[in-house]
Amino acid sequence: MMSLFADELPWRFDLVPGAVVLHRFALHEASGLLETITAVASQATFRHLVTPGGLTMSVAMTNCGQKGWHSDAHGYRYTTHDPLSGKPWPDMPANLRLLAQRAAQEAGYPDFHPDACLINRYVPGARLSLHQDKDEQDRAAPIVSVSLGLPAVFQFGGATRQSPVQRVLLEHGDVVVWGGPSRLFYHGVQPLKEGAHPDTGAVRYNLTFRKTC
Ligand code: MD3
Ligand code: FE
Repeated sequence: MMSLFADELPWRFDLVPGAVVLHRFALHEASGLLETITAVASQATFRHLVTPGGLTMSVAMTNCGQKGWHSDAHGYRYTTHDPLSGKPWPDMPANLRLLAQRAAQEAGYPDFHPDACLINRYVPGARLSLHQDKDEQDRAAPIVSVSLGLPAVFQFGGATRQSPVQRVLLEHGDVVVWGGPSRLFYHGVQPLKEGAHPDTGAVRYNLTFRKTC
């Protein structure tokens, strides 16, 4: 017997103009997404990239799609091939692409065609300091983000590093669509707290779908 009360209803919320939280939008397909992440990572392993400044990131990353994000001493950029293996990045699986397109449509972007999906993996203590995503040429396209596993406190500011910062908890199955005025806003993720999620253990994943060119 299905309970009427076991699960929250999905709800949506505009964080700032252009940024739409679709709470639990991906919840019912989360296990399939996690299997897909495992399959992608078997072809392009998670790695800790080094920033141009020489710091090793605490978040581990991989990619799928025609392009993948990479960072090393030479800078940040999108590549067609995984610099670690020399092979093209794994194809973006249909379940990932379709989820990103449905979420973008829901937020008012009916023609979202991402060519890159960056997959971030956090363990307790891992964080992403305040930054802008500006390595993509197409600034009219939104970025769609999907959170899985342990919850994280997401920080978002404004157009400058000095803008006041707000915080929101991103939980398993939450999707956020960042477009319009919010597309270039500063944002980051606070250090992941210890915990155990039934589906991922002590891990948080975040998928970000991007149109890079
Ligand atoms: C706001 N990832 O990979 S997703 C990133 O949870 C990144 O792993 C975070 O920031 C994470 O670059 C946050 C939410 C997000 C993604 C892109 C944005 C928020 C954004 C671009 C513009 C403004
Ligand atoms: Fe970002």
